[in-house]
Amino acid sequence: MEQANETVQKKNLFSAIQPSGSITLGNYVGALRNFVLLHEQYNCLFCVADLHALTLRQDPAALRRNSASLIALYLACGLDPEKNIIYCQSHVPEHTELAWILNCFTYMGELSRMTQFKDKSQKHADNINAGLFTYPVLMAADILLYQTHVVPVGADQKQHLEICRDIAGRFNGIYGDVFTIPEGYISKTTARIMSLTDPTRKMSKSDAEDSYVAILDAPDVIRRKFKRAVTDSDAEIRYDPENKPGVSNLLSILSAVKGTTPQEEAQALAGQGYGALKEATAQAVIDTLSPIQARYQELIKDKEYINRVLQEGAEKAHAIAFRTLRKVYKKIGLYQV
Ligand code: ATP
Ligand code: LTN
Repeated sequence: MEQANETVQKKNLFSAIQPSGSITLGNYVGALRNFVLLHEQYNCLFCVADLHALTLRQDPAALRRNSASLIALYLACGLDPEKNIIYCQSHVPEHTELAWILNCFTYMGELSRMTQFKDKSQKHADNINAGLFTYPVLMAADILLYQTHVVPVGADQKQHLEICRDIAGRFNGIYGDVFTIPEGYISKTTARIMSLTDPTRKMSKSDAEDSYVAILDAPDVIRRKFKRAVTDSDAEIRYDPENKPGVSNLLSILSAVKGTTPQEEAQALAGQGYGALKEATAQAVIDTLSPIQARYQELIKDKEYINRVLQEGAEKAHAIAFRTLRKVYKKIGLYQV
């Protein structure tokens, strides 16, 4: 029986992160850490969503640097390019090609309901571009090109996954089973790490620097940021996200990196002050990130290796994406020679 199981075809997993800034602890515990936990069980594609990053203004040099840095970080976290497909979205043209088709199967009404669009429009009122509006369609194309079964993401992406499922279902309803309908993989306690300066908002790499811990922050910077993290005034260490968002956020981070639960950490620290909670969290984060940072520093120096990973990744991704796109073109009646 066990042997039979081993021969069962692995399912497909796809996820991506935008190279829109320094990768944060939120990205790590909400997404990247799950990539590492899941990558052995699935056929995985891990993508650098550089086209999505363009929905906010990016400095060209910084975008290039952040893209190479994110690849090095994927590798430093333990994703093996021999076993997984690691690549840049802009290197595989099928993403934008399928996105156009899917645009024609997506309603303005459903896109206007997206909270990320509303949030980002508010934050960047001077640049409410069409790409920001159709962002979820490109994301659906990313996922659907690879007949993806599982998509590990943070809770903020749940709505985008729903619209992806709706678009795929709509398309399949008209043309037959073209796309696999994907499922989200969202951890319960770490799906939404909050900002250190405003624990009612999500930690985000495009916000002010003191609001997030970056995976590549030095230990003294990490300590300082946690020391300054907003808590509350009643001095009780208890996991209660509704009423104690700051303290609960620290407990979520602490337990995520230690592999425990926030409740267990609250119990272990009961009776102590917030200073102890902050120090314990900072130390546990430093212990987790240090080996990743050391591997990262080695990898980022080796541009040739990074470029090779990207080239091979793009070739492998293209071979799969091309098949799906051809099928889509055929089904919808685009004349093919
Ligand atoms: P930006 O601020 O540029 O929009 P971001 O920090 O939200 O970026 P993304 O690239 O949009 O990061 O997200 C990459 C992955 O990290 C996604 O799966 C997303 O759900 C997850 N993620 C982002 N922020 C958090 C967070 N605060 N807590 C948990 N997961 C998160
Ligand atoms: N929109 C995602 C990044 C992203 C993504 C994807 C995640 C782009 N394409 C496909 C999962 C699957 C975000 O985290 N903001």
